[in-house]
Amino acid sequence: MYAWPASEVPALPGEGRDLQIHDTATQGTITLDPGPVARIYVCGITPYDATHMGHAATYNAFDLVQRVWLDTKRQVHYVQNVTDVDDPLLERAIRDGHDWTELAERETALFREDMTALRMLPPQHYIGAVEAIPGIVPLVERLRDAGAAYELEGDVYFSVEADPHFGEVSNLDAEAMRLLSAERGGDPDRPGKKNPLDPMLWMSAREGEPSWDGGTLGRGRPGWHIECVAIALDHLGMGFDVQGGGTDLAFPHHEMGASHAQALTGEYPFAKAYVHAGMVALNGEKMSKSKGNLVFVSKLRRDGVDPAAIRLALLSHHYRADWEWTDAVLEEAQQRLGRWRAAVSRPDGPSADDLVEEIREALANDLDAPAALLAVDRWAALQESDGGTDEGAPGLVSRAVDALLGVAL
Ligand code: 5CA
Ligand code: ZN
Repeated sequence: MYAWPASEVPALPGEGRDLQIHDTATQGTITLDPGPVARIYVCGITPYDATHMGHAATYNAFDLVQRVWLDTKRQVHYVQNVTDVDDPLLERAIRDGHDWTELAERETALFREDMTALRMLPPQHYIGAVEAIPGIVPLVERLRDAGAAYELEGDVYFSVEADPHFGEVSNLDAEAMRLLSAERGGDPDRPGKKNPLDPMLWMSAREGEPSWDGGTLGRGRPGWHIECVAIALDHLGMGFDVQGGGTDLAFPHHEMGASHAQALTGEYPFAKAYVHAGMVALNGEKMSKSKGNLVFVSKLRRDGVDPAAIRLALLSHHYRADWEWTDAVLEEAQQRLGRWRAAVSRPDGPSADDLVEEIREALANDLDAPAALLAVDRWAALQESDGGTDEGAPGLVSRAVDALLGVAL
């Protein structure tokens, strides 16, 4: 699939800083040490509805990761998937009487527009589950042939016992895993499974559902976790720097993905850091397509809201926090954008050298975007009260806010 156009990332004077980030697996902050090419995989959308503020907040977090890396003069190799065939997508298409491929294409197109408007950097490889199927089939065959997967009434399951490191991503106890598995696409109560947690790798063709040639697996469609594993291994390989998504992906998705990959390759780890963004809520409940309590990026854009204000609203919350979307959050972001734009529109101002360092320091410290915003607020306040004579300052602030925060002033 094609992704979306990249907005330019201005180069900044001085040196970028190495990123320290919270890793779910080790439950602590680690300093990432990527090579000259940093590798990141971020789980993409299941395109059955438009991009809501929760999705946007999560993609914003991983956009910041890349901006910090780019500031250290590294290249970034970024891969993202689109889960363009899965149960919720098929169910929604049937509910609304749409063709599932058209639904997926339409919502993916809208996602691209939203990401472009929000100045999220595009992945180099944007891969749909459907296009990944020819690569998924041999992986499932290999797992089966190695004894890490087994057949149950034509479906193929992964055996979680095949990976000695199973459980090390999410650090949950067996009961919590079982509950979350049932909630998030698993089938712990299906009779005949070796372990209730075992996830499906390949689902045999069901009446009225799309299916593909699965070689020795028979016709069917892929499970969810193996989709991301196949795409990540194909384009990044083992031991990439960051696997990203919202906290709701830690288990089972990222746990199972890591185990699939580790069982397949015999190598460890799948990703060096598992990074998870908090959940955005609306009216007290997690914003989710299945619940329908949504604020869409595209709706706000249609209503004339500046995408830069949407982005500032996202940045005003720490990525690991769970937070609530309200009109006041957006209102505050719009006012902030107005103040910042006024401050950089003057020909000169207070020196911004320290500000650039403050933004860098804040982001390097587990992506503390709210602290970065406060630093820019202080510069803008100084500009408003005292002004300054540094002719390069407003331009430097604009470039820094664009390069490091993805906000065009
Ligand atoms: N296609 C899979 C990943 S392979 C999927 O989870 N798709 S999704 O459309 O449901 O979610 C896309 C991303 O948005 C995931 O990282 C998910 O964790 C994140 N996300 C979903 N809802 C919220 C929310 N309310 N707040 C923050 N992030 C969210
Ligand atoms: Zn995924």
